[in-house]
Amino acid sequence: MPNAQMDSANKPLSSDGRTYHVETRPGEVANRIVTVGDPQRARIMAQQLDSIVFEHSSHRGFLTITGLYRNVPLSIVAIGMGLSMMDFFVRETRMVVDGPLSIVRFGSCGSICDARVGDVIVADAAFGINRNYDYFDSGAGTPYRLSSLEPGDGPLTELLAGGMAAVGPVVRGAVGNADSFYGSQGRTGDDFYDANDGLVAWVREQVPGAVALEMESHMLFHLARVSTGRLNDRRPSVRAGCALLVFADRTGNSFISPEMSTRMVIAATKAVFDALVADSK
Ligand code: R1P
Ligand code: URA
Repeated sequence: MPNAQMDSANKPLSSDGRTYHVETRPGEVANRIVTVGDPQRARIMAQQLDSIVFEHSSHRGFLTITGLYRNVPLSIVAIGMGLSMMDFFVRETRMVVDGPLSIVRFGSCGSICDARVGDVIVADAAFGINRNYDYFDSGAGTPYRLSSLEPGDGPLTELLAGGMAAVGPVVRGAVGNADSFYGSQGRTGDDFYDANDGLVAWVREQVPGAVALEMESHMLFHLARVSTGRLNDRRPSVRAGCALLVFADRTGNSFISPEMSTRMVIAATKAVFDALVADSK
């Protein structure tokens, strides 16, 4: 792919029709997609597909696995971490899949509520937490900025919450999508000046329903809302939901073990797949 011929600067495609970063083309990605950060999580989940018909690892670190689950085509796409990776994934996938897209993010998060390590968070909405660079330059404004709430798709969120109840305690609320694992999630240290003492408490005060912090959900919900090409019932063409496992307990100060995280992913996979398959188009 790096040497491929690009057919335009606006939507670069290889000579065989693959998108520049995710490297998929029509026919390789299903309308129902689970997106995760970690490629290892994608491979563990893929073991619960009934069959696998396509698998591709791109030169930019995106892994796409497409198969059948209960006779329904379903893709799992591992995207790595952060807002830009979610943006690449959603936009480039939209370029190669016709018709409605249902996307569920199944990720990990830090809990800023009563949810403990191993519990499940289902995002009713997401909001951005972004570093305000001007504050660090001239002291203007506050060090971090919060965006307003962006809701997930209602029916998909209910399906996810219903299925996840069999996996463990489920907490619902708003998820803060930070632009860093460190500064804008309130992790402190001496190496950098981040002006983030008390950030978690400030976020909870500003956003009363805030329950967790992670790094992609708001971008996903935002792109779903602004997706064009409305369906007949006036829903947007991309609909999105998000379920997260609590890996870090930011109030109790503990972090999940690798064994427990694998166990939780295996236990939650069917609930995620079932929600996507039950979701009406
Ligand atoms: C940070 O460790 C990563 O974990 C979370 C964050 O959003 C960030 O991507 O999600 P994933 O486990 O899906 O990667
Ligand atoms: N992912 C995050 O972004 N933050 C956490 O604390 C845990 C997982």
